[in-house]
Amino acid sequence: MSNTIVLGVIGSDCHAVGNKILDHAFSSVGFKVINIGVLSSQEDFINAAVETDADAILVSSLYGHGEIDCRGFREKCEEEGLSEILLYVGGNLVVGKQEWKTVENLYKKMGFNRVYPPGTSPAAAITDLAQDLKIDLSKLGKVKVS
Ligand code: B12
Repeated sequence: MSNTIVLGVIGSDCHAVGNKILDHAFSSVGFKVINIGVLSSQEDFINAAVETDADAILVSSLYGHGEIDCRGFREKCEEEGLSEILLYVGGNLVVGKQEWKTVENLYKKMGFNRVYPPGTSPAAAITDLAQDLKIDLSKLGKVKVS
């Protein structure tokens, strides 16, 4: 376990603010964050995860094209030997408003372990990641998740 996560915004998406907030939040509790930033391809995420032996990849998509950009991501991870890696995705994952359960199921079917709606607090994902990785945040960490 490296306590390392790869974070970025997928596709041609340039929404940068949430990415910075997530970086700050995960870093401040003690995760090592490899932030590949906006305009990142699936290959960028996967190469960063292989190089850093990451435990999880956190994908953001805000501009509505996430479904196309994320298709085949899990399969590509497996091809590169990342069969155990956790995949989380969040943001505005579809165009316009659709029922959340439908959106969540769509991404779960693509192989994402957890799917987050717009406006999710970083603390919720930090708690989930600690649980999925069986990490005690107080041992890892610096500041408390509130
Ligand atoms: C600012 C903004 C822009 C700026 C971006 C500047 C920049 N470089 O960041 C500009 C003007 C460039 C822009 C452009 C566009 N935008 Co814009 N933009 C916004 C706006 C107003 C705010 C985004 C923002 O910064 N939010 C604040 C941050 C803190 O919140 P966040 O990004 O949602 O992230 C948080 C959570 O969602 C969550 N989260 C995000 N990702 C993940 C991932 C994981 C794993 C987890 C756990 C959590 C998580 O945690 C983050 C931190 O709390 C939103 C509307 C809105 N109110 O959200 C539209 C919005 C995202 N934009 C939209 C659109 C359509 C576009 C354009 C396509 C418009 C166009 N036709 O040109 C372009 C796309 C350009 C591109 N290639 O990406 C739509 C998307 C609609 C959709 N998905 O159906 C929105 C929702 C506006 C709307 N209501 O229509 N945009």
